Amino acid sequence: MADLSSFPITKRWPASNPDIIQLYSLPTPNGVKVSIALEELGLPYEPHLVSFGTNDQKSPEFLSLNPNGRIPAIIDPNGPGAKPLGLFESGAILVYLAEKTGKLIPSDAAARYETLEWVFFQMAGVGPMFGQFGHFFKFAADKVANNSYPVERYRDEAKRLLSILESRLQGREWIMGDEYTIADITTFPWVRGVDVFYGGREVLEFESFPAVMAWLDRALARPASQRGLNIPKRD
Ligand SMILES: N[C@@H](CCC(=O)N[C@@H](CS)C(=O)NCC(=O)O)C(=O)O
Repeated sequence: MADLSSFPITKRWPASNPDIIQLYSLPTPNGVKVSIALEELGLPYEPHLVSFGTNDQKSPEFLSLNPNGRIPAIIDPNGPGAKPLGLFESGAILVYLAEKTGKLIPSDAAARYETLEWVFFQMAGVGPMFGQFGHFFKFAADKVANNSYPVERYRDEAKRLLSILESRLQGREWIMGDEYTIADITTFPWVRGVDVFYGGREVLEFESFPAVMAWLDRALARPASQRGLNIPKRD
């Protein structure tokens, strides 16, 4: 049986089965990327709920695994060299899982780099910009009631990013064409989330991005997506 006692996070969230991947998360746009990938890959894992209501993500135990205090994070007891590996940042986790299994990423080297390009496009663009849009449009709407600039800035940037995706998805089923990859898994939860969590569908004019909407429907229809979107279960 794997010994995870050197990871302080396991004191607060004990592993029932330390031989399988431990996931510390919440079903948010960044969190579900990892549960969806794990479901797609069929890897055994144990989900642990990190509750924002009690600021679990800023607890010393959580910070010991991710000093950035944000979900998701994992421990793989069977990491490189058969040693346990702790990881944070959803993009790094997705690349790790894809490389560990040889799935959800093309084997051809050039196509692999192209996939990473779109993963980074999401990590550096879509996630942060959609997140800022949601912050000003929904959560801090009262603070910017007399200043339309923050919402306009991030609304326009979010729409610009959606238009890039719209072009990319012309004539393609998935971001990488026929192959469903971590580029899709990192991106579609944010396109869904900007509507589900922030109510942004109308102001971002979703209907003017038909290829993105059709791709989102295809991604959401996958059984692994349906399961992963609700893991870990909220209290
Ligand atoms: N770049 C990070 C972002 C992670 C992130 O922002 N997670 C959010 C939830 S979607 C979070 O944990 N927020 C809690 C907080 O900021 O205290 C990743 O992709 O893993």
